[in-house]
Amino acid sequence: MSRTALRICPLCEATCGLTLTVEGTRVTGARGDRDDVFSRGFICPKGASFGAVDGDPDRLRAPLVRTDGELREASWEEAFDAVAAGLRPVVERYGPDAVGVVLGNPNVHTVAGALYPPVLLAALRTRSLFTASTVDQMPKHVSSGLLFGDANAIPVPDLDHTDHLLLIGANPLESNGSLCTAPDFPGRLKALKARGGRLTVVDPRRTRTARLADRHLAIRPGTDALLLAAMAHTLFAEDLTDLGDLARHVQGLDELRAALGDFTPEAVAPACDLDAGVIRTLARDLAAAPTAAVYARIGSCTVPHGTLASWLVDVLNILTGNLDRPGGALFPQAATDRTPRPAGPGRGFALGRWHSRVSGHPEAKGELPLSALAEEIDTVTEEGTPVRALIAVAANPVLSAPDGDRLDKALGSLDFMVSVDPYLNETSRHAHVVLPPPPPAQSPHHDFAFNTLAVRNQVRYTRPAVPLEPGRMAESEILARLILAATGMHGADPGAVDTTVVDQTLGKAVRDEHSPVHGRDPRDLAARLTGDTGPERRLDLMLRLGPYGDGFGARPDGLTLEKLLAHPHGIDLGPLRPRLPQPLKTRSGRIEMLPEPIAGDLPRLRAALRDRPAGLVLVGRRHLRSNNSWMHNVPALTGGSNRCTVHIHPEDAARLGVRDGAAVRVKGAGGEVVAPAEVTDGVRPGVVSLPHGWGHDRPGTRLSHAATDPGVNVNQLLDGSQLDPLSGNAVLNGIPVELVALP
Ligand SMILES: Nc1nc2c(c(=O)[nH]1)N[C@H]1C(S)=C(S)[C@@H](COP(=O)(O)OP(=O)(O)OC[C@H]3O[C@@H](n4cnc5c(=O)[nH]c(N)nc54)[C@H](O)[C@@H]3O)O[C@H]1N2
Ligand SMILES: Nc1nc2c(c(=O)[nH]1)N[C@H]1C(S)=C(S)[C@@H](COP(=O)(O)OP(=O)(O)OC[C@H]3O[C@@H](n4cnc5c(=O)[nH]c(N)nc54)[C@H](O)[C@@H]3O)O[C@H]1N2
Ligand code: SF4
Ligand SMILES: [Mo]
Repeated sequence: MSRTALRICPLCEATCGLTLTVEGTRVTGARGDRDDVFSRGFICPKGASFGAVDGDPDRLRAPLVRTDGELREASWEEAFDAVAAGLRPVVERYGPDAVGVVLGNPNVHTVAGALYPPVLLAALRTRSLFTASTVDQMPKHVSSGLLFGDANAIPVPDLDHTDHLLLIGANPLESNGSLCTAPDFPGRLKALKARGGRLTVVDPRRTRTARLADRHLAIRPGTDALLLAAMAHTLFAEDLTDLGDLARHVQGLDELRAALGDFTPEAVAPACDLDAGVIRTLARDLAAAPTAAVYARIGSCTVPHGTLASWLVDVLNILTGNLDRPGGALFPQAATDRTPRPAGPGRGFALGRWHSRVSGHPEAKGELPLSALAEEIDTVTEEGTPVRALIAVAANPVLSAPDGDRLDKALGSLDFMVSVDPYLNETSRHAHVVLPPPPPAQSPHHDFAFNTLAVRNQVRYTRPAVPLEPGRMAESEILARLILAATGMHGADPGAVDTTVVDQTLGKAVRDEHSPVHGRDPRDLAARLTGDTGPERRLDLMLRLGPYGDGFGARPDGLTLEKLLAHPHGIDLGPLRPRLPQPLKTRSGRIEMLPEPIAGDLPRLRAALRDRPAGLVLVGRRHLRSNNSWMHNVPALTGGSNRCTVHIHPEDAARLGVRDGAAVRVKGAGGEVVAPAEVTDGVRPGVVSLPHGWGHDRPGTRLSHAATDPGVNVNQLLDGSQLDPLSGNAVLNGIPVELVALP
């Protein structure tokens, strides 16, 4: 007997609603949920393989504990005993900074990953925090922090209404979008064109997205900040700036104009390998469009000037009056955001409140660069202690961060490591304890992170599609118990973690004059929360205190968990709307156009006008049926075009004697790899491309399918020293490499 169940897809940022077919406890099919208020039936090949991802026989079913050097299955009790016994002595002897925390990408795709890591960090008080953000979007957080005073205030292009989209270093036809949650991104781009809109793509590769565009500019990698600076320069020089209503929220415009004085189209053209006239046209078109949005992603962030490029994206949106207006780029308002407080000066955004021990990298958003994790473990300094124990949650930095071989060794030297991960893989194989979360069908879902980045305000929640199998533990309970074990409360009731958060949140809310529950009795409010589990009660709390919430009766029509559960396909909360000045939290209460750290970094960009390295540079690429490092174990998602090959342009191939399909050796600062070449004019001359997340050939893992076609780890070409200095983000694109054809 089969039945169907709804489940929001956690496999990328598009958050599509799926209708799963379930037989017994197995998911045997997945299709798009046509009634989903946001995704309206869209599904991609990854979502369609939900059952295969969920049912992968290599997923761990029970915790693993290392005894006599070997990882063996153990009970949950033994596993948490081992965690407490492993972590506490390190904290007590060396202090909390000796415990590193590594949070990987899937945390933004789970309820548990949103709700518990912040509690862990607050309780553990370690400054040794490393996340996937510093191999991804940290530059955007830093630029938002500096411009708007809030690192999480990220404007999102109004895809469904814009007349003109300038899309930079993103390939949503394969990635399905990032920092712009939009189920059916491809369809939305086609709709943009169908309504007469214009799409320009800037990418060194002629991607599927580029092929859909009206205009494709194959820029030289790493130079987008120069291109954007020249566009801003052109807007000033040709008097094309038109801030409209934004003008009253902005400060520092004259200083900005002066600071960009050197970046003429002629000056940047040779570095970008673009025509100066084309750059001027881009600026003019942006200014002339009735509405327009500049949107940039991985290719603009994971480069030496990532923060400057991210900043300039918003500068262009502001100078053309497109920030915070329909059809431009707007700030979403998610249902679990805090109730907006009145506009006014805020606390601002600080960078570098502390520094990493070995290289002195400044923290950004409370994080140290993931690139520095290996040295923080393996390097002794006069002051401070190395990281001796590690808590890794949903993270595989051995493949996703620079210089995996060094990190691999460093992890092997730790006193203790615990991984919360469904797989025994390149990273978790070093753990002393592996705590496996249940597969996604057995977990609830709500997109805490991606709803704050969605092109339409909406809210959806799906309960587990399948009950927890015997012997499984919900990821929320795993993380709650991990928090207790790490903070000296091993054995306490894990429900106490949620109760404490609820009590603290309500305690603050009733004292806050802007809260809908100001002055009420927190115990009474807590008693009114509904939900079957701790995470559900916390979701209810956030919804009710949020911008659309019922305020515990203050707004009777408002959102509650009960109301959301009564709408299994979600609740639409309307298109993105202008919100300024409310989101601004800068000290001035305005948008600070030329923040001091940005001004301080401009000389480095000016220097980049002159350095034009000879030789090949390498960029990454994503394949539709992939997801970073952990989906190569699903047969349905491998093979075909999803292969770890080196894309090389025919001209470069001819010059270097590279034949299609033959092996080439690629050498970078951190090491070398050998992979088959794929000769294609889909990549521009001078640029080669390798995807990331491969290299599944290390011993001691349990990835039986991935091991049959392991691929190579592109990040071994990096030595971890190349960072965007303001954000600590790794440079993963535009890295110099040498390439040799093998006989
Ligand atoms: N060269 C290069 N390197 C890159 C990139 C690039 O473009 N080029 N991209 C970077 C980017 S954008 C990112 S986000 C990072 C990603 O790098 P990571 O953060 O390491 O993320 P993933 O490889 O997606 O998965 C990490 C781990 O999560 C586990 N996992 C899967 N589902 C769950 C779950 O439900 N719960 C738990 N607890 N664990 C789960 C997987 O088994 C895997 O071990 O890689 C970065 N690395
Ligand atoms: N199928 C699939 N989907 C995914 C993922 C996946 O691994 N597979 N990963 C998810 C994650 S974690 C993220 S963060 C998102 C990322 O989402 P996107 O940012 O859309 O990711 P990519 O497909 O890597 O696109 C980046 C593009 O930048 C180009 N590029 C490289 N260097 C430069 C440069 O210097 N300048 C310019 N202008 N372009 C450059 C590359 O050629 C590439 O086409 O995707 C998510 N979705
Ligand atoms: S686009 Fe993303 S969220 Fe939608 S079905 Fe595919 S993987 Fe899942
Ligand atoms: Mo990412």
